[in-house]
Amino acid sequence: MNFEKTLVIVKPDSFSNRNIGKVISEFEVENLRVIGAKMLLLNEEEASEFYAEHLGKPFWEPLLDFMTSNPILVLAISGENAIVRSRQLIGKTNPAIADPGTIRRKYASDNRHNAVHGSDSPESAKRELEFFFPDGEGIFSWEDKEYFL
Ligand code: 3AN
Repeated sequence: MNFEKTLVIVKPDSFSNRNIGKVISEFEVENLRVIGAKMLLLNEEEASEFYAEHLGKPFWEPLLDFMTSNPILVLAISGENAIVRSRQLIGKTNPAIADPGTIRRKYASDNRHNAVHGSDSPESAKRELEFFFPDGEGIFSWEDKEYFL
């Protein structure tokens, strides 16, 4: 068993489109559990720091504008192979070429307004969880106590 935690962001377009519940369900039905959740509005500085690896790319400014345009829901998700399985459920960046059945294929509009973010590696999961849940504050892990049984 390889239990992992990963960071998922339910993006602003999911709020506009009233899809947040449906997006969360996609993880839950696959036995990927929500062990932390925060709704917040990112400011420009926070969004820049979170997406620092994309600085200088053509989509940088519009990405920041979009990610600060509406609240987001940040989720700590846990389960077996949670990182790679979450990415599979989410699908490709561009919903037009995302596999049928993936979250982005179902709920995303284009490669910016693409419903959801998921950490892409163990290193980014660690960094991104720490970004939104510093020192694990707000994460209810059954590694610490037997929650969610
Ligand atoms: P993913 O979220 O699929 O891992 P990344 O990490 O390459 O994609 O890009 C981060 C975010 O930047 C994407 N989720 C999307 O919102 C935005 N983005 C990436 N590529 C493009 C693009 N070609 N045009 C517009 N936005 C993009």
